[in-house]
Amino acid sequence: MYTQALNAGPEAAERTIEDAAILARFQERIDAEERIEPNDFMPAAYRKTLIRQISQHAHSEIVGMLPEGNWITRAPSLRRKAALLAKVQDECGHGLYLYAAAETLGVSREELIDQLLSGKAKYSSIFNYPTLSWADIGAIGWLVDGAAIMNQIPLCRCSYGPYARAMIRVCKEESFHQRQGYEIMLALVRGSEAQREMAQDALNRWWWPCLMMFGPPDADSRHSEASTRWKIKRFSNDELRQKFVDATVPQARYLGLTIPDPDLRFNEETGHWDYGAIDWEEFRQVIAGNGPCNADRMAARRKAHEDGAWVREAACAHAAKSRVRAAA
Ligand code: FAQ
Repeated sequence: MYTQALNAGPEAAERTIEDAAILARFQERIDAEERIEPNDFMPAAYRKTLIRQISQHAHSEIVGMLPEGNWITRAPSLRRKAALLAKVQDECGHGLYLYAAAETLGVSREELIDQLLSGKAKYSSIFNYPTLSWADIGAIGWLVDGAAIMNQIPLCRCSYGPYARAMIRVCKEESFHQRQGYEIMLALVRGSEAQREMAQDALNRWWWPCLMMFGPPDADSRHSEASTRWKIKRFSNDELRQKFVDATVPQARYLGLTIPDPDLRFNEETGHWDYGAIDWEEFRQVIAGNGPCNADRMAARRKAHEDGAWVREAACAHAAKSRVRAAA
């Protein structure tokens, strides 16, 4: 780098050395566990990766409302309906905090929504699977929120302040969701034989997609090296996946349910549960848009956006009127 800059002349060389010093100072701040705030210097690549991750996370929360929202009208009791309504609203709230956190990096909400609706931005693979029975609502709370917590607790210590702070509240709410999901599963396994079978069937369908939520294996994770250096990620995809398996196996046993993995066994040497091979081709297909519900999810989001146009127009008109009144 320096030789190249020296060849370009002494001024360019000085600029390069200055830039390297600024980058080194930034990394020192990260290494010292200082929080990076919106107005602080940050390298363009750090900003870009944060916008990518935070916006994908926000989109996941918003799209994630759809599989469960599908069961609000069919919840088996008023109590279950109230809890599910509140959970789906919480997910919406998480999306909104996260869009706001992404906006502090200089990107507009409209741009982010356009990226989602045009199919340019990703959202979590897990939300492209259907919710076929009430037990799926229990399985989502228990497993999907359980996986989300495992991934998001370390994000409370992420180097970027607005993201880390948003995660604290999100994690508290996700913990509550996880417990209500587990409680639905408990009620089902203690119910009739048909209800127990429904719970087992939900576990059979959600288990492997939940393991995929943590992302590709470490060897294929293209963003991990930089994200770990910048302390955005504190654990690798495989480390978090293993933590999730270790925490969930005893919970499944307590429910009397069987995890659909014939290769699952406790490894006395490592103290962890070894699990079978994940179907990464299925994962690639789902994130490429070919999962069972990708088209439905995107159609639902586009319709919601079009149906909401009048609300956005009314809000803008109201804001403009308030500005005129304030200026008068
Ligand atoms: N689905 O290099 P890496 C929730 C993409 S919220 C789709 O390992 P990274 C709450 C990845 O983006 C669930 N795409 O990437 C809830 C990248 O593509 P790109 C969402 C995936 O960023 C509960 C490429 O693969 N949580 O559940 C997935 O270092 C119930 C290479 O991967 C978050 O977003 C996937 N599963 O690590 C809501 C948490 N995995 O961008 C409603 C924050 C990977 O180059 C109901 N995000 N990809 O085109 C993260 O921690 C990270 O972004 C990872 C991926 C761990 C997801």
